[in-house]
Amino acid sequence: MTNYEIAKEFNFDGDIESISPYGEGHINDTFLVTMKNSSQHYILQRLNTKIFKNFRGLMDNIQKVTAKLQQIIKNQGGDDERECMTLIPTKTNLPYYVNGNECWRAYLFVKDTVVYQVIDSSKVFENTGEAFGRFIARLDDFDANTLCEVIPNFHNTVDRYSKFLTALEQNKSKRVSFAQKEIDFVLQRGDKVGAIVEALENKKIPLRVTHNDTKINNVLIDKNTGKAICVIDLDTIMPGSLLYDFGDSIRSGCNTALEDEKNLDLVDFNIELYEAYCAGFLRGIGDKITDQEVKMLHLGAIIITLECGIRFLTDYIDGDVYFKTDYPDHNLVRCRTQFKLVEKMEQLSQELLEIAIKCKNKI
Ligand code: ADP
Ligand code: GN1
Ligand code: MG
Repeated sequence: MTNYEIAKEFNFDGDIESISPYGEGHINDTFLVTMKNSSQHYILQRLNTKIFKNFRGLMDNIQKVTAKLQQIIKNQGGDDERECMTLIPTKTNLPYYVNGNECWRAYLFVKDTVVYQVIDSSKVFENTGEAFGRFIARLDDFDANTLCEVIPNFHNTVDRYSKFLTALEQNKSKRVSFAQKEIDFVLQRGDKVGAIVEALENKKIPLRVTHNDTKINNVLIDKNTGKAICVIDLDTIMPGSLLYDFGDSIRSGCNTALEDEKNLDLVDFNIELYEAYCAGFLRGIGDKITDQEVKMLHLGAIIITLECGIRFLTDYIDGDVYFKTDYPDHNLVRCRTQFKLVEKMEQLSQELLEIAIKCKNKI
């Protein structure tokens, strides 16, 4: 079926004008669908069913979570179609359309918004923190047992490390010798990957319903006000730790360069942005965060950045089977930026802890 035929399966209002590739995601195929004589556009997505094998469970999670969020937003007098993703059903009233091995879904396109790949304003980043903090707070009483684990062990850094060791051993694409420096960087940190997993296991921090993919281009920013209005990319919502959610925004937003910048001199950690995000996140989450979580926020940032670098490196070694890549060394380039940020954050660790505590005390 063509994309046009797929789009015709959904209950869009009016006649389709155009369908074009959209966005910078690494996982799904996203298209913008514009309509004739209407300013209401739509997002059409082909889910990556190789990665999201249980796409039915995933879509069920999204339906449950968006229904809950829309209710809360309405109760608070907000605009639920702007502040939350709205699924568009098929013409036969199903939440997604299956075509052979493919799963397609559609959302309302949220107008007059932008997403950032690199953050250039602390106010915008503070607003981003507030949106992600509020997102977790709104789902605080959501029963985690009603959600399926979309990708088991998604943010289990210990498991990611062990998969990396297996990839090394197998050396499927004969690339190990080209990445020795990066491999050594990871091996030197083998004893540091477990801090969050252990804290969850020992119940020092709670298991919550979390987003799990809070990079900066997964929130829509109002073009006119700079407010972060809508958290998107809800595929990985499942039980997890908020430390990873906090950390993934820091990983992506405090980087002074792109995730795949080749010139590492341009990659640095912006500590002013860190403080801005902390302030926003802690305001957004309010009293739902525990003292232990506050004390571990900086570890969330360091560990998920290491984890993300490990994932890029593992994918490079395995032959680029997971993330979309544009050229052969793309995943290696990506892992280098992550490791540079890890080094910077390790040096700043004590300051990062103090900033989090200071921001919390101001709330
Ligand atoms: P992926 O899982 O591949 O990252 P996303 O769901 O994040 O896919 O979508 C990719 C991009 O499409 C986003 O970064 C954003 O720019 C844009 N986008 C997604 N959904 C919407 C929406 N409802 N309204 C406006 N833009 C959107
Ligand atoms: C992927 O889907 P996207 O592009 O927002 C990945 C994240 C990584 C990120 C790195 C389901 O995010 O876990 O942190 O790339 N999503 C999935 O940029 O694996
Ligand atoms: Mg995304």
